[in-house]
Amino acid sequence: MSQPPSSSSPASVGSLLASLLKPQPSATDAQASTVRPSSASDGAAAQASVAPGGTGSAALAAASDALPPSTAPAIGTPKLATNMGPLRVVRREGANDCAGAFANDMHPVLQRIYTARGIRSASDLNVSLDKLHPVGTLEGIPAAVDLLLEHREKGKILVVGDFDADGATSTVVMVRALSAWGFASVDFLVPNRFEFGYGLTPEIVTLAATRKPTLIVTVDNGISSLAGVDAARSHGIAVLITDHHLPGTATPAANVIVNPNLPGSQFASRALAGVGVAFYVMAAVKRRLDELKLTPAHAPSVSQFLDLVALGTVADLVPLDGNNRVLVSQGLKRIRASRCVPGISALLAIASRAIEDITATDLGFAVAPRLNAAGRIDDMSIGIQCLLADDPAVARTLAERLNELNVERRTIEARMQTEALSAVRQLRDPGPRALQRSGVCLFDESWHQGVVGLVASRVKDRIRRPVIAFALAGEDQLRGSARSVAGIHIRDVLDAIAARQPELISKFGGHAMAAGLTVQRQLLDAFAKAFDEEVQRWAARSAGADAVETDGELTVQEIALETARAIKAGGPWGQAFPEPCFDGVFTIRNTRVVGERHLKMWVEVPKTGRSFDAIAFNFIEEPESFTPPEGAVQLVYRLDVNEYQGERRLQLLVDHVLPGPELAIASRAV
Ligand SMILES: [Mn+2]
Repeated sequence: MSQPPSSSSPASVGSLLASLLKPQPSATDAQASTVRPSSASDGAAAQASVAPGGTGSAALAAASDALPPSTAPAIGTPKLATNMGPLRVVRREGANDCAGAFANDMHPVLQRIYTARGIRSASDLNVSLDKLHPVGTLEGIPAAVDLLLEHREKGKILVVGDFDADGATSTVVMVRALSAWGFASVDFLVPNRFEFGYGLTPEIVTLAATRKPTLIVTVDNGISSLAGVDAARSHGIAVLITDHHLPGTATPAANVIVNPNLPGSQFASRALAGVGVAFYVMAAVKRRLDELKLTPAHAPSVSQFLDLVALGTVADLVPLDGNNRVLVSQGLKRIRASRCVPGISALLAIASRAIEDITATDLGFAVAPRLNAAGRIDDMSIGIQCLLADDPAVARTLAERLNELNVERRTIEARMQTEALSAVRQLRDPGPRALQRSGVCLFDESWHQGVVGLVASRVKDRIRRPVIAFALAGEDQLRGSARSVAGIHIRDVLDAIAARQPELISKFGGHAMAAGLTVQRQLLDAFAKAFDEEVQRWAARSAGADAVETDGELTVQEIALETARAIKAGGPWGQAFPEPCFDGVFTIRNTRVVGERHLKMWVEVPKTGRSFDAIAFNFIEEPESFTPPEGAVQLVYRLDVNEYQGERRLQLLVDHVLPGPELAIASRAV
């Protein structure tokens, strides 16, 4: 049930931006210009957004899918006249006393990198399972176990998930574990985002009630579902909420809530993903079953589910703190040994990843997008069924379907991105007041709800300011997806707007870097103005968005395959534990465009005569007008092991190409 959006009218984005960027004499004027279809004065926007040919975009998408997207290059792209300064390199700095903290045989570059990430000793790097914060220290767990056991023999348990990868893996962990451990009846339900939206809504409870559950368990959602929990209780259904999202001012009247982000929680990590919370609850259930001698013979241990925990944790972009690094490392170890659900193997195979070699990045960029495509385009049940399948042939068929949905998602996304970026280009000449816009809202009637998050994310990368992209959600409502930059907590921004002007936002929720919200269509302009003002308040207190953090320079000897290998083995890298990247001055010796948008380079370290193979993926946004960079540049790059014709070679993955060597480099102490 895919919903390709109707033919596009990019000019309406342009007109909204134009309206946002004009000094707004009155709300009525602004409103009129927002909802108006394209007009003659918006012609520039319409022309500017013509996509560069439909051919080859699927192939390009397939190629780019295999790689983490690089953020906007500073050279070779259309200039945006905005109030942002040039991109600055900021070097992470470690403490000076790291000597002797690590084993002598650890690669010195890796020692520097760990130190810069706050690792102070070898024991901080210990990722064995006994390093996990104890299960019993997460509040609510004993009561959750009591409640689950009450429904073990005669009850019917219904797991209600969420439509993203974290929600899907959480659901699968619960369903697989409880079923394997002798719970009589365990089923799941995942809201279709187009029909029900997010969370345990009263509508989803009505649907759930038709299955006559005795207990509803929410995973990766529920903490803001006050009305839904009341509805379930009034049906006589008990409710266990397991969630990791930040609660609002009131919490639902559930029987039990497990959430490390409840106020007053003493649990030592607030970074657990939804699947991490589900895992903790299941670990406690298993322990209790063992104590009561109720565990069936040959039942799996809880660690069997770590493959799913690793996937959900990486996909949800929660910080990889020590506790999450244990969960992800252990899960990766199992997957590399092929001890994972057939669905994960099938998704890795379809993405051409060698299972014995996979990293957290592969989970994030090869597996998670295919799963998420189900929730974005169709129905997450397909993703859940894929991960629930025990028959490899069934898993493969479902993985193929997920792959098709992902191709479709990329096609829609590519078109929306072209429109959104063309709208952003209109920022070029908006008059002096417009340059003051700090938070940007984008809306186009043709946009598909499932992909506005991706649009917001890409545009945010381009303009380095918080962006909300809106799609229609019914007659007169808009659903928006917000993406933020370092230093601006987007949920708190929305919270502040809701406190000041409660009528502006119907619903919202989210994290520091991403949020979702619903607004009335006729209030969009008022909201956009309030959003801009609130972001301005925050921006005045932060200066992070124009900085790109690196781990400093490498010597020419350190730019080596051996270093790349040490870094690869030193992970998992991810959110809040960033994959190492470096900066340095290079002379570009040769360039070649591959796959239309990627730039291959041969770069030399000045005065050494040493040259390296380098590639910048998705570097070229407008092939027609592209001029390759030349001469001396500053590169921000990562080291990659590139396997080509059976041979492993070093390759620099270039994230940014910045002008010449004279840039000032700031330092930041940890
Ligand atoms: Mn989550």
